[in-house]
Amino acid sequence: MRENRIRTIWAEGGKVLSGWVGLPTSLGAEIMANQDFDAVVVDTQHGMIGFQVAAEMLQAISTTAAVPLARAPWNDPSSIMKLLDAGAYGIVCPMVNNRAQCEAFVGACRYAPQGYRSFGPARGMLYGGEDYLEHANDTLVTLAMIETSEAVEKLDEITTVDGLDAVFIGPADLAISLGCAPSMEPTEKIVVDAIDAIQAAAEKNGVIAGVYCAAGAVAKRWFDRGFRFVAIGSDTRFLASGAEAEIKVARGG
Ligand code: 3PY
Ligand code: MG
Repeated sequence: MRENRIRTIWAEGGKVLSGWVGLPTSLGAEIMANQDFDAVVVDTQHGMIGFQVAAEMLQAISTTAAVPLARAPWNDPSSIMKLLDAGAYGIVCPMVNNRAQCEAFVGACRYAPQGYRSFGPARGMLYGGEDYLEHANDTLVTLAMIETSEAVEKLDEITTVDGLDAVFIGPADLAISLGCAPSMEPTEKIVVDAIDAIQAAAEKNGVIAGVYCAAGAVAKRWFDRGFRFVAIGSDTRFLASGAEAEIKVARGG
C-alpha cells in the first residue's frame, strides 16, 4: 500500500503542516496541494462541499505529494467511511467528547478486528493499492477534534483509545464551549489553560498534538512549542486576504 507520509514524518519525529480547503472546487484543491503542504484537509463540515465534489477534490490532491485528508461533517460512521472509500488517507473528526465517541470514530476508520469499517474502498484502493485491506488499519490516520469543555475534562479517556493517532484542537469551538468569543489565536486564560492541558495529555499518552490556526506565524509558534500537526486555514481566507492586499496596494492605501 502507498505509504502515508504523515505517519513517516511523525515516525521520524517531524512536524506535519497541512492546508485546509472549503471551497467546492477540485482545481482549487489541486492549486493548494501544489504548494508546499505535507497534507491538505478537505473540510466537509464547514466547507461548502458535498460528497461528490469532496471525492473529486481528493482525486485532485492525489496528483501531488500532499497527503489527502478529510474532515468528516460529524462523528458519523457513514460519512467517515464514504470519505475513506473516496481515498482520504486520514480523517479529522469534529467534536469528539469522550471515550465512547472516540472509540466510535476510530472504529469507523478501521476494519475488523480493530474496528467496524465496512469494505468497499473503490477509490481508496486506486490511490492506496491492491493490498489496501491488508494495510489500511496501520496506514490511515485518525485525528479526533478536541473542541468542547467536556472533551477537556475527559482528555485521559480520549487520548488512551487504541488506534487514535492525534488530537486536533478546534480553537473557535473550544473557546465558545468555555464561554469565550471564538478566536483562531486564543488569549483568554481558560482557553490557553485548556490548550496546555490538551497538549500535555497527548504527550503523556503518546498521541500527536495538533491544532488549527489561520496564519503562518501562529503555526510556527505551535510547532515551536511541540505541536506536530498544524493546519493553516483556509483557501477561502487566502483568496480574500490575497485580493485585499493587492487592492490596498492598487489604491495606494
Ligand atoms: C474550530 O476552531 O472550532 C474548528 O473546528 C477549526 O476548523
Ligand atoms: Mg470546530
